[in-house]
Amino acid sequence: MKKAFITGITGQDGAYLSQLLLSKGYEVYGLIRRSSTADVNDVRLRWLGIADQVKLVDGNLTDLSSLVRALGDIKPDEIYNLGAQSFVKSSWSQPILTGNVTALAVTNMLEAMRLVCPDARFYQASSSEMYGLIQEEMQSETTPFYPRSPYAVAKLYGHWITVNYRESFGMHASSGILFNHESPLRGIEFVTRKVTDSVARIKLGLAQELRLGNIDAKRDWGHARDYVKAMWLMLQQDKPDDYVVATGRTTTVRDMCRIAFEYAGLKMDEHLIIDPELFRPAEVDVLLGNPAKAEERLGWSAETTLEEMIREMVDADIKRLALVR
Ligand code: NDP
Ligand code: GDR
Repeated sequence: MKKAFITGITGQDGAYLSQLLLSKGYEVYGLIRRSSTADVNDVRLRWLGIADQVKLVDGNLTDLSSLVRALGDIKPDEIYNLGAQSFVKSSWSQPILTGNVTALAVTNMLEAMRLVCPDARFYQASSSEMYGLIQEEMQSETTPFYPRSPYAVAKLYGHWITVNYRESFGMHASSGILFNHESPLRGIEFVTRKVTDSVARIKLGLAQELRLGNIDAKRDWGHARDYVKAMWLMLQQDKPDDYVVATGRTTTVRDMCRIAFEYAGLKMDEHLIIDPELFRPAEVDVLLGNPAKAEERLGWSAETTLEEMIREMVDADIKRLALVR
């Protein structure tokens, strides 16, 4: 039985990846950081009905000793480094923490692996945010990077240190440059989930308005359930490499929002308010990924359309809110 170790197991991707790996017969371990709300921090794993099938290990990405101990005890075959301060907007208010967790801690993981299990395979969660100020209309593995937030700068460090350890020490370390991916398990602060949660509240008479920032921004949105398959596929290749994972379609925040309102039978213009407070100090105006390499070499492609995903998210939020009403 193969063993996988996942950092960020309590997050959106960690939950879906755990589900995928369990379905493939893996023994799944995950790093969990101590919190005062330990009774609810596995809520996503519970939502998927897998909380009792994964083994959680106490530690923190910023504490190298905890990582060495965890890897030494588990001796995993595959390591997925998904843990991060992942909210772009918070990276301006917490730039140093973002640097410590999203950038430097990648070296902690790679060092722990080099010391304890150098023959394991490593996945780094890189991001389309690294492209930032766009240099090419469709972004691929060879498009130059121009990060536009402390988060993106931190991810760029994580990306290149992964490439460097692969080239320096021959480690099986791959980076997935994933474009935005969402689901009913998406954190409420991210725009898709903020929209579907608000649409559900308005539909149920619990709220009247939705406040957003820059609705002209364009993103290439896919479903997290599809994207974790690409992570796993990368680690099944003989050679480590970097891959863009995207749908190849871009949509404005405005149009994504309209899809959600229309599905619920509501008029967006009656509820949407633009709030200048929600604009970012620097914006990534448009992202559009070219997934050709992942399609050709991994045999991967996005399976869920934006419309299907938004409908699933609205339905899930209505169900969730109806339960707590
Ligand atoms: P989430 O924000 O949902 O999850 C982040 C995870 O990181 C949580 O489990 C969180 O734990 C954990 N974490 C944060 N800080 C620490 C720490 N100091 N020590 C240990 N664990 C920590 O992110 P997603 O699941 O959406 O994304 C997964 C990864 O992929 C992230 O690295 C993200 O930056 C990257 N990414 C995401 C994309 C997306 O569209 N979703 C696109 C491209 C890249 P806790 O539950 O305790 O907060
Ligand atoms: P992003 O996701 O920054 O792309 O990072 P987010 O959903 O936060 O923003 C997408 C776009 O929507 C605009 N926007 C708003 N965003 C939020 N959160 N709230 C609002 O009210 C709002 N109004 C407009 C933003 O300005 C932006 O242009 C996500 C994260 O998952 C990262 O970790 C990951 O690396 C990238 O996707 C790829």
